[in-house]
Amino acid sequence: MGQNLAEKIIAAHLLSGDMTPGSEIGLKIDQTLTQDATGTMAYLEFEAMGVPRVKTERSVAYIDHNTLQNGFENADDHRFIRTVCKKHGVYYSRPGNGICHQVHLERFGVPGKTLIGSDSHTPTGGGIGMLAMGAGGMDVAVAMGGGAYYITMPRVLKVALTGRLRPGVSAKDVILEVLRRLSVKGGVGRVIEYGGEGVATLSVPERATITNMGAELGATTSIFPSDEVTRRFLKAQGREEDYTPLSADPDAAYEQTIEVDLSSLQPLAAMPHSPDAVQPVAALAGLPVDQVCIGSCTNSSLQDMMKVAALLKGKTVAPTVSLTISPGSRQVFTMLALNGALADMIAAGARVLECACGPCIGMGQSPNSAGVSLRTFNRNFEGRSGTADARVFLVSPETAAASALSGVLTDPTTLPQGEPYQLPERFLVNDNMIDPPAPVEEMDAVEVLRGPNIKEFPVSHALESSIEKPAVLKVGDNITTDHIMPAGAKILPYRSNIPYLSQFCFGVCDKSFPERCKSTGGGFVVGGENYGQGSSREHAALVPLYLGVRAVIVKSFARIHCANLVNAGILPLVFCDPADYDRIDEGDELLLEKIDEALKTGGEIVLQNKTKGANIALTCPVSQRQREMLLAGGLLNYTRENA
Ligand code: MIC
Ligand code: SF4
Repeated sequence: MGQNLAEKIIAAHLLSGDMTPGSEIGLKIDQTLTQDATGTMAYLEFEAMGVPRVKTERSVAYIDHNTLQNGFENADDHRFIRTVCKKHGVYYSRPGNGICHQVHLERFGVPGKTLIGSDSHTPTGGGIGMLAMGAGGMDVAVAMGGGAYYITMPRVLKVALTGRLRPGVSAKDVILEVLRRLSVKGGVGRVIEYGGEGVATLSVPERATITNMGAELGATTSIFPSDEVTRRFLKAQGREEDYTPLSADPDAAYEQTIEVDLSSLQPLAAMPHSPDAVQPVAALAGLPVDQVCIGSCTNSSLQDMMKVAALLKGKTVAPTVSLTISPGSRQVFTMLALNGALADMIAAGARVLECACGPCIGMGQSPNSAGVSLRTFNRNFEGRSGTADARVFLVSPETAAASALSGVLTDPTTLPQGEPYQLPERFLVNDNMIDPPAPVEEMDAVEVLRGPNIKEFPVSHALESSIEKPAVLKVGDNITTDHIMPAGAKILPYRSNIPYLSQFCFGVCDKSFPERCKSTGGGFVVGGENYGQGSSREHAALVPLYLGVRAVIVKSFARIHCANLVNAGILPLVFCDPADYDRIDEGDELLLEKIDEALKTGGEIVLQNKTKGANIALTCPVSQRQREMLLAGGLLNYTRENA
């Protein structure tokens, strides 16, 4: 039997384990990336490991999230990242150079390589045929130090693409359709592999839009073959030598295959507050719009921007709409400036922002009260925009631009269509904003500069034998990391200051949570399905750790967050019978006895609800290696013990 694409790359990087779906495998990691909001912590952790120079083929640090600098904090963190990278062998993409995933695709992505990044949208690299995964900062630090990255061997689902997109329908509509069918938990434990004759009709940036937002399926990653289209893209980036053809064997097996006929797709929108609440734009047409934001790592390529500029050219943004545009990289930005498209955007009334994450992570541009905001981004979680009652819809660049002009949600296929856009033969290549690391002989002389915003990260301790604590919080299904540890302009600058961040933990669900934790000395968090979906931010584990959370008991976990809990030394536990969720209320006194023994022997875990007089069976859904990590009190302690 032949291999699918994911299996081929995994087999070529397998360091431990066997490739049976569901079992743990260790992978050799060729490349890493970090961004600034998770990077500060990742480099502090890397320093704590004591490895002098990164051992990967390529490690890159990007500054793209925290670029608002309305205080010294961000600038200090940028300086820390710049100097720590210089010293330890990491390339540094300076602020203003663009969004990590867009720049990495343009300048560093290599088909067939493995990439992990401390950002959940790292699977963008799947658009160029990489096995690219989001991970917690500590896992990225370990990979930089030459250690393996561990995942559960995924099942592989094939999306067979047929046909060709109609004018006005775009790659965003493809991933919205997949989300509509599979839901935000449909990808858990899976790699989503694209194939079929429709693949050849999609450019690399279009493929990258699809793999980027595959993160919203909860998938381990998503991947496209590397073919002639990939070769042309790499050639246009002046990197043809990085090309290798890669595809699944003709007789490869898949867990499941679903078909998406590109020709029959129509423009789609994800409604508030979930990326899988998908409806046809036609069905929502006419909804008045207050704001339109175009950009983010999902839709900020030159191709996206050129389509937007063509729609805006010679027209004016509706008086009731505020339109922002953030190009994805300096390459895109410069090319738009040179070819005149930027002038068309500005003339139409667009508010052009720097090439960074910006409004996507709530760094400015919060909508008006109860405002309707159309965004070409990948997440519309509650509160993420910075306006608690805003209604955020996720749409394609074409739908966004058409609606910005009309002032109401508009199906772009109803407008006259121009010529299809062709990617240029040559992109404008200028890597002068990528600062290389110091040569080996000079690295010792580099001084790492730290500002006062950088505080110690919380230490975890070896697991206690029994834990008796209250349920300090009970939440429902699909809790995101934006619920657990919100971001946005007011909070994001403190990503290297866990004590400060702790005041905002679970603020979207219950503002009194941090105070309650202080009065009880922490306790248990109880949740529903798909707990911890969304971001890779390890702060969603480190902050609860700081507040004394010992265990999180849920119906099911999202992949990266579960790994982050283990790394932090917090017990992830799952109800054997999901109905037992109803047998715990907030405030109940809970007891786990001899939990260390149960972890060692793999025996059953019984939680006693002392308030209700009930016994509840739980499992700990982790590998043997992770059990040892939990016993040691997290990844850093475990690494120290095993060093
Ligand atoms: C996001 O889109 O939520 C982020 C901000 O990029 C996060 C990383 C972070 O929280 O810093 C992600 O997706 O991992
Ligand atoms: Fe940045 Fe938004 Fe992409 Fe996250 S999803 S990396 S915040 S642009």
